[in-house]
Amino acid sequence: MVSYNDRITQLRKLYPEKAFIFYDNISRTYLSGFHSSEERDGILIITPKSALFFIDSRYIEAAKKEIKHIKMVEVQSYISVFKDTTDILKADNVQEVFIDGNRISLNLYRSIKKSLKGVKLKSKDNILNPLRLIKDEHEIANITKAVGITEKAFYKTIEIIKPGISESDLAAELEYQMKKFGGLGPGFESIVLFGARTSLPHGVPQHDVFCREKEVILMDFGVDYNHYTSDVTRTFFLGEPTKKMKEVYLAVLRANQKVFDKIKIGMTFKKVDSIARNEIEKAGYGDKFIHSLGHGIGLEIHEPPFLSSKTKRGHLEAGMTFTDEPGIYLKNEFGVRLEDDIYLTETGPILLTSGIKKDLLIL
Ligand SMILES: [Mn+2]
Repeated sequence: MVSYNDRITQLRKLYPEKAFIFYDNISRTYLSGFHSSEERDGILIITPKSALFFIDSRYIEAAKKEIKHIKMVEVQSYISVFKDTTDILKADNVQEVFIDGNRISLNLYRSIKKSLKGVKLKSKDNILNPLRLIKDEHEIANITKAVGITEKAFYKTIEIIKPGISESDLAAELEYQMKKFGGLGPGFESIVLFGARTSLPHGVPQHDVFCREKEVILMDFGVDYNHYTSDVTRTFFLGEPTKKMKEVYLAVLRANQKVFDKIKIGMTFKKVDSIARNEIEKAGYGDKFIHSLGHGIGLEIHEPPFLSSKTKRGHLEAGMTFTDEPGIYLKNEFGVRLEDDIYLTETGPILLTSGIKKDLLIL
């Protein structure tokens, strides 16, 4: 069982004597377990002494089931909450309250500021990131479950690949299988690409692009399970690949594996990226690896840590979950990316996506 109380305690420890307004789904879900269908449905206020969850009548029944640890208040309109909470904040001796500047619009920020008479509203970026960076057991269980569904959906989906199927059809099948196997749906827009289009790292599946014999196929997809997402990419072939395709595939595979073999607690994010980059440079494709090595996964598909040559600070710690996704993209020819999800523990990395094989796959 997850302890949301512990998370609130951690938050108070991290920012002693501070008060917060959380007005976005990710933060509310992390601290309460309750996920509403709209970003602006629900306000969570946490002060050094109290915690209050404001929710409207459409959600009250579901919210009561989920939220046991925070006092719940039913509201008619959300913006009126800020007028009424001034007294609550003052009673807890709160003179200033923080809101996540990365998760609020400028207009909304201004109107909240206006409503909070006598209490100062301040913007602070990524308030929960230091907590969310290190996953607890509950989060690992959700991510592991998401990966398991991803694996089943992948193998079921590739059974239907044959010449003539479109990228969109294959993407639709993949997302159908994600739901059939127990996921909420895709964790992000699925990338399914054929042929020369595989050189587009974030290409969008098309209705009028059809699979042909002797073609490269790239699928980058993830499953949303209990609001946590997996993120996997596999590149494979319909019919025998060319010599060059094999060579590029094996270079990407070496880079991907070397990262898993070398990573350890304390290694800088920059260094992790360089392990893969050096390997791809050695193969002669250094300038074709056009994105960073990986990113954290959790409640969001792209969250810290960012494993990139541009990340100045930070190093691997036990409890982090992140992707390892080197790629080589040859414009007008083809692209190859392999992406795994890794969970770093005190005793070393665990390859969460080990069930989705990376041996050269020829259908
Ligand atoms: Mn990714």
